[in-house]
Amino acid sequence: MTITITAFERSPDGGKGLARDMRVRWALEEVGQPYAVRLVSFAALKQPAHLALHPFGQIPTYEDGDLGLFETGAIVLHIAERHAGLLPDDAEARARAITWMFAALNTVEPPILELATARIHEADKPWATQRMPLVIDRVRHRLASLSHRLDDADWLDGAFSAGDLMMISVLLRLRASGLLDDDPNLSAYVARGEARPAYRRAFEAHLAVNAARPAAG
Ligand code: GTB
Repeated sequence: MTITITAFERSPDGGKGLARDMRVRWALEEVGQPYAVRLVSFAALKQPAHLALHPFGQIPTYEDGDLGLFETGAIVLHIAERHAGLLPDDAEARARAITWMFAALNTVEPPILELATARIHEADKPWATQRMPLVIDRVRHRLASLSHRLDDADWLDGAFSAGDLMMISVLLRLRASGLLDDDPNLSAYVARGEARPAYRRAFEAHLAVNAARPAAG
């Protein structure tokens, strides 16, 4: 049975790799699983056929035979548990790698999303200039703690794992803000992730979709 995931028919970032199908593509490339991609328009996301698979009408989703999943973290964890290459065999090391996945999604990503919201949706509000430094501080605070823990290691806990995949994917959302450049340690960590052949393959496939369908206008 072929694994099928969903991705935007036309990603708003024009294929920079920020939409979350990239995280699933990267995981599948790391474990060497072939997959098909079903491209979905924004309108189709909210239609019954897609809502049956994803109750919130979003991408990515994952289908393998009778199994249908949504939520990137759950999908990547499923892939990592099902196939070798993204989680250590040792039970405690495995638990720590999973902890880093949760830390990426629940502790590091929320302030980054808050920054994106502030920049994209709140810039015209009268209180935006007062709020922005607070939002940036919260991101910096998380980055400093993460950088301190990573120290001079290549990866967060021994060998590259699904925890690194998720953390690097989350940090990539910061690139446009310039905040990542302020921390050479984390910038190098992200660059190591992007240099992985599996990441490159995933990125090229993601970009190819959007290069073939340039954003309208
Ligand atoms: N918690 C869910 C998960 O992790 O899977 C969140 C999924 C989600 O946010 N999906 C977004 C979506 O489908 C795409 S990834 N949005 C459409 C909708 O809600 O109607 C978020 C995203 C979108 C676009 C960019 N970009 O263009 O830069 C980056 C990230």
